[in-house]
Amino acid sequence: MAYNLAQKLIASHLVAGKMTAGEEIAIRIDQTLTQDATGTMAWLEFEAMGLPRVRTELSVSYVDHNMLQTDFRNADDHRYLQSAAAKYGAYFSRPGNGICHQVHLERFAVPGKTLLGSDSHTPTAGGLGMLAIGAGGLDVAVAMGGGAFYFAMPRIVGVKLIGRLQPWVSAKDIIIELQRRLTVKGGVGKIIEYYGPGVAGLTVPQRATICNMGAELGATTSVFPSDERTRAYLEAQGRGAAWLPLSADPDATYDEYVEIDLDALEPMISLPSSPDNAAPVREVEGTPVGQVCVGSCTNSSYEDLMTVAAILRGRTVHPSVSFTVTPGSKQVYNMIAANGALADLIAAGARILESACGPCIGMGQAPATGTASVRSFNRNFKGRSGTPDDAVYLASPTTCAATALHGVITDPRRLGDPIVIEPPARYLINDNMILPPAENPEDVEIIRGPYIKPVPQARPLPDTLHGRVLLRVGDNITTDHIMPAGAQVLPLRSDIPAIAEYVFWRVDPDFVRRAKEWGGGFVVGGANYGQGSSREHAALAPMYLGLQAVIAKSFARIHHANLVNVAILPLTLVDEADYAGLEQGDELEMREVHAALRAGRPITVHNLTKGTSFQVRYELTPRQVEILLAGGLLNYIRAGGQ
Ligand code: MIC
Ligand code: SF4
Repeated sequence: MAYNLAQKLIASHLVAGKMTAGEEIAIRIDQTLTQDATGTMAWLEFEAMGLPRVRTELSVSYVDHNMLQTDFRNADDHRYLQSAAAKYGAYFSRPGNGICHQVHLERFAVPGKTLLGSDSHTPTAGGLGMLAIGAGGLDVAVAMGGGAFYFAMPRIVGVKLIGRLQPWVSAKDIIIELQRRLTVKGGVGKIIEYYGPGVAGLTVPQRATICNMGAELGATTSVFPSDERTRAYLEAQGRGAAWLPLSADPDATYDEYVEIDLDALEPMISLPSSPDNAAPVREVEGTPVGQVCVGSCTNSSYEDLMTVAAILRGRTVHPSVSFTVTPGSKQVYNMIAANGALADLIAAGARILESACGPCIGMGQAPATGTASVRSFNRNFKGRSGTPDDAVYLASPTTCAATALHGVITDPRRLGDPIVIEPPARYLINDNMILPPAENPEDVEIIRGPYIKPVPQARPLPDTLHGRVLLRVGDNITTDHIMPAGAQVLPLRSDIPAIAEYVFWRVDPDFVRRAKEWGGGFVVGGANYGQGSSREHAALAPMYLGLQAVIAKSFARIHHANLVNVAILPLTLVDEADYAGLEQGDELEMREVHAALRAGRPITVHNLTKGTSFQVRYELTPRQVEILLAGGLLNYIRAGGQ
């Protein structure tokens, strides 16, 4: 049978299930990555499983999110993670070494292998022909312990690229165009696979940009073939031996087809405040801008920064613009420092930030009131920048550079002769900021700061759920809405009682008080509830506040799994019209839930306030039902579940 590439990657790692779209499958995980904002919890969960060492081929623990160190908590997390990596057998990428996805692509990603990461942009490594999936920390902890990763077999979307990118048009424009066509929920339950004659024209960092932002389609992952470009990249990284050719069989088919003609593509931009609110740059040209930021795991490669430096060389950033540049990794930083491009950026007035997530996750650089910010990042959800009423646009590094020079949104095609940056024949290789695991793990002591607490325990799902609707929200609610990040909240990631005070903070500052007063209850959501980040804190903290179930029109994949993992029941409305009849404060009851779940029957919800009732269903595999009944994944594993 002819396989496409995604099917080949899954088939070669399949340990349970059949590759029929929608059916539960399990795959073996070769590599894992964790970062500090989700990693402390993931490593605490790994510890709670009681294993002496990780059982993967490779696990890497990165520090890149919590870098402000506004108090001791961030620094405590870093030390805990460093000691845990040494003891339990993971590599540790020290703070300063770069953003996890950029560093993983450069130094660790291997075509044909699987990677599970506790960060939603883990699919970046798909640019190298890897099956790289983002998941909640607990799923990653299980994989670190050698457990398989369970998920629904996705539908495979074949995106055929034809033609060549025209001058000043970038990889970012391809993925923003796809946002425009498919929307932020268009990729849910799907893998996006790129093929066709246009693929060969794209470098690995360009492919990585595209796979990275596939997360904003809600896709399970995205993947490119491994070809001569891949070989050249790996050789330039001194890792030529890791290369192997990979592509779809010639007569392979896809569940869905999309075609993008690169010849016809023009510079694109996502308008506030959703990545799929996309348009050609020319349509919003002239919009005044107060801030421009180049960086993030989407667009901070050597090639990206060299392009920006070449545009800015000998010029000055517009007086109305605060312009930040973040090199994605120490490798990138070192290389632009050594060849003078960094000096060009500094001379032009760029504010150089350390290699980390920084402004992308609201860790500094909140834009001024009433000003537009144009960023080479992947998410522009309202408030994520740290300014509640922000207006964040997403665009390519070239559009960012053109905009920084002119102070208004500018189509980069106005910049004149195109700049072509050739991929280097050899990247600067110096892994001195990556620490290997300890040789004598028994001698390593785990260092825990005062706020690094054991993982909170989930309770088994009760047979009768009874409580009030704490909040009703609309479509596309992100995990940034549910559990915000940013400089004030991110430092609390190891302390669930403390971070729980911020649940739905920007949506309804009264939510937490109500949840406490009403003793927990339910949340009602629209379509694509929980899109965005993989942060399991968006499930753990509501669980801590007593949330029993979320009733929504549909869910994003990772958040759905995270809810199950902490024994919160994710339910969907059988008839979406019932959404309108649900209001904050309504008292709801569901009876004999266990029997219904075991039989796969819809559950009846009685609205005691309104005297009505309606039906809800769920997309839960038999294994997930057992996880819910056991009181979450950790309890399920401890009780011997697989
Ligand atoms: C993000 O981009 O939202 C994050 C911060 O990288 C998250 C992870 C987290 O919340 O720690 C993600 O994308 O998964
Ligand atoms: Fe970091 Fe932003 Fe990438 Fe998330 S999206 S990993 S916060 S750079």
